[in-house]
Amino acid sequence: MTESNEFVPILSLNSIEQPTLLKRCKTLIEKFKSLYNNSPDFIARAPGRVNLIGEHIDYAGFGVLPMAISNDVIIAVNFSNKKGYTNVRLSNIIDDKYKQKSWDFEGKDKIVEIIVEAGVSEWSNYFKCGYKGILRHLGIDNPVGMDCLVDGIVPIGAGLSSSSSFVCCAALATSHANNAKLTKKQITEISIECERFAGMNSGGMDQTASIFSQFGHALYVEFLPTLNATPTKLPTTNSPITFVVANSLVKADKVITAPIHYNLRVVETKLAAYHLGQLLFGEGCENLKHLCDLYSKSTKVTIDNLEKLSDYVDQVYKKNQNGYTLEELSIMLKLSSTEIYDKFIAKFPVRAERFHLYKRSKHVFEESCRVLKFYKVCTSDSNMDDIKVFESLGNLMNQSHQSCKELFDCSCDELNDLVKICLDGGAFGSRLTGAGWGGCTVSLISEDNVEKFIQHVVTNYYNLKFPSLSKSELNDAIFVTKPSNGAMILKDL
Ligand code: NG1
Ligand code: MG
Repeated sequence: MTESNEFVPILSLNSIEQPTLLKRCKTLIEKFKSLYNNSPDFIARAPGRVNLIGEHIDYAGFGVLPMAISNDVIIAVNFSNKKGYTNVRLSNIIDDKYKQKSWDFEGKDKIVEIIVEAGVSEWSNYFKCGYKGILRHLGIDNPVGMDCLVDGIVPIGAGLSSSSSFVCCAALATSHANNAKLTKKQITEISIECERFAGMNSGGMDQTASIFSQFGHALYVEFLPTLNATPTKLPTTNSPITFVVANSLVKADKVITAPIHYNLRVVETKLAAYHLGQLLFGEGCENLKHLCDLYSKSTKVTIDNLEKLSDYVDQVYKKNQNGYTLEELSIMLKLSSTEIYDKFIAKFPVRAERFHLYKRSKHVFEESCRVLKFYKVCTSDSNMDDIKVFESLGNLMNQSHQSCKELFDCSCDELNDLVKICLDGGAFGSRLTGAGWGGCTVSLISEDNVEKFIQHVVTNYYNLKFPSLSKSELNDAIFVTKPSNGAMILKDL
């Protein structure tokens, strides 16, 4: 259970045992000194995540099961309490690609402008999201000045949550510099909300995984009635369960494609929630925002009642699997097109001719059901044979991929090829992870088969499609992930 008074750990840099993280921190500190002629006061760290199961259901309010990866964002910060000095300077160690930015606090109402231009992604926006979110939440009107240097190693556009790790890290850095005592839950909730400034109407899986994860554990995250994160051990088997991430190397720039992909999916699930709410509970269910709101506060989400909802979706929508036009929706929902626009679309614009209520809501209920089944295998102490454990978790992951492909339309040819190759290479389960439309797959392997598995994928995917990859690019593209620590502040630099 989430303790509501738990804080992000503040650790001494010397206590860090991971050699690569320690080395990166030391390099960051040296670079900081030569860049700003000053030493950093602390380093904030927040990791990316791989989602094991539960795709595109967080924004519908249902539980998911990600785990933090060791790839992370670290930000070295020097803050200044000098009166009236509220300037922020933000630099990246890759300074030719990510140019230095600086801005001044513009007063409590404005804080800082986040410019989201159609078709352009600006690296500093994610920092500004976290910065703005914290200052707004705290109502601060004289923030400290900050010099910051960023080193991020979560692959971008890969479905491993590079954006949220950056937002969470910026929120953490800003709150620590301004001496705010915010709990993990507060930092997470602020990060979830403020990442939406960047243009995606996202759920809260990534930020929760980044802040709450614990070493050696996956994280079962529930959102309703309130955010709750439960560290969860994977079942013990003779040859341990291992997850391998493989990047399709198709980059998905989700902010740019949001109007036809991510944000559109969010709208479709919300339209279904509103409509199913009317059918099940009568008109006047304007408050149903998420499919999970179909549950009353006192009803637990169970495998059984999810299956019933999934059957109900068949009854209501199956005859019309090709979706509905805005005009058709207007009749179904008893709302004018303008009302539909204002209620569901205005904040995060989308473009579509037809809205797919059947496919999206069917996926959401079935996928939520798979998360519960996966969680059950992890937490029940039945003495299942190893092979059964691998097969049952693997099958759930395979079904998840199939559903992302067929019902949620968030896969792509390369991801489907890669999943197939991973299964041929001995994975018990393989699926796209994260938002999809490119990015990574995650595969479930028994540890003693990892080397052979990776070789198989390299031969059949990377060597054929990307023959010119260097050894180090290959190591970045396909790697074993162990459940890593969540966010932290490092001091005593
Ligand atoms: P990625 O793949 O990191 O963009 C996105 C959302 C999640 C979740 C997944 C799909 C953001 C920041 N994250 O993750 O909330 O909805 O897609 O399961 O938009
Ligand atoms: Mg200072």
